[in-house]
Amino acid sequence: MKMSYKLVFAAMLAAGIVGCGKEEPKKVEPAKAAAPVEPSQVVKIAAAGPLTVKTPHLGKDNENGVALAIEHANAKKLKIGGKLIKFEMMSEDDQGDPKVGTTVAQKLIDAKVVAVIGHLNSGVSIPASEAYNKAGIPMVTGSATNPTLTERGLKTVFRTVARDDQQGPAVAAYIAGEMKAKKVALIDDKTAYGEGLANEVEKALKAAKVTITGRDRTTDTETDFKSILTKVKAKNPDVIFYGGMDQTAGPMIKQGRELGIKATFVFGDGACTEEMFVKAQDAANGLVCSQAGLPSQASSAEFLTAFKAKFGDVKQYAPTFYDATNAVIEAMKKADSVDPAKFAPEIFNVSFTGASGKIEFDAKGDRKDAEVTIFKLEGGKLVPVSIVKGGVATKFEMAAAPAAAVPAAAAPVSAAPAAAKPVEAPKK
Ligand code: ABU
Repeated sequence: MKMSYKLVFAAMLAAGIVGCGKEEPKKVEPAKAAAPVEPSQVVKIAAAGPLTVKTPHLGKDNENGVALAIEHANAKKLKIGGKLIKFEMMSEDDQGDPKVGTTVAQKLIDAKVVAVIGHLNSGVSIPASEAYNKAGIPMVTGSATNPTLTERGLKTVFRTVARDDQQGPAVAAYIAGEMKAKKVALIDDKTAYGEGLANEVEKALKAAKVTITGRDRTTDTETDFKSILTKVKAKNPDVIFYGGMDQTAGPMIKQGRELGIKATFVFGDGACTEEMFVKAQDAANGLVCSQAGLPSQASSAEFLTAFKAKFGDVKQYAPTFYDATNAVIEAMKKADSVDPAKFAPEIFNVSFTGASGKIEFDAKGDRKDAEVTIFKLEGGKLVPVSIVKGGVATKFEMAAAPAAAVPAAAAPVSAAPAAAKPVEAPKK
């Protein structure tokens, strides 16, 4: 096919092969300066607790508290030791089992986590913390309450909840003083927590001249409590105190009511959850229980809003796990280092207002000025009735909670400590 000269020229013009008129000088873009690369570092913080068996609802709640604290810290783009720090959570399932817990501890040590937030159970936390301490890694739990945890002189072990030698006397004072019980039956689940708390309650009740009708033992995996409860019923106690977690306390109270037991059931923090209504339905109404801190509804409004938006309702320990994570991050900021050898000693010096109130530790690693809250389960809800601090009981008044304050380590989270109105302290 033949093309005319004019057509060929028009095609070349359209393709830009030939220009028209004067050639334009080519613009030379100035070379863009490369943005300086900011030195950065990934820092692994572990969460550890039961995620599949026993109390996975609580293990997940704890893990969620850690995850939220890490998300908030990352949003702040913290620089520590001259580097931009990106925190990552490594979460492990200890199955609420001391043996699995020590295996998990070694896995976390090998993975070079710089701190462990956990474990949930005292019976797991105590042996696992020996391994972390040998490795120089700090462990901060937001739920393990057995006193032994911080009584071994280990300088890397901390907790953001009250101890059972605070919780036990507070519960016993409520049983003897407010409930005016004369006869109490005790049961425990043979774990470090359940047995230890029942021991503390027994000691304080005996000191208050309350009659102990008997002490029975079960386990943290038992499902049938009818033979123990039949024996207990024969002694006709006013109160049955059980040291154990909600996965066993739920069936226990349900079976107790089926057997016609009229006594009030009283539990410690491990069974002071709304999960009791899942496990025992209406039989849970009327029980009395304690938590080793302020009620979750008294946590900072910002924490509760952020947590609910991401994970739903708090089960129990998420605020104290959130604060435990921030205690570690705050210590890193103080030390200007993510090296556990450098920042672990600084955990003793942190002081900030967290989701669950003021976070400071004493020389043993226990939370200073820890509160214990007494609840009743009524109408399908956990209702806080009394706060015990330093052995003094005050009536819980949510409506009078003072304004929130911004915590040091957390993102936009503040604490609204529960207001408490003094009432007559239970007699010891
Ligand atoms: N504090 C009750 C649950 C955890 C524990 O201490 O075993």
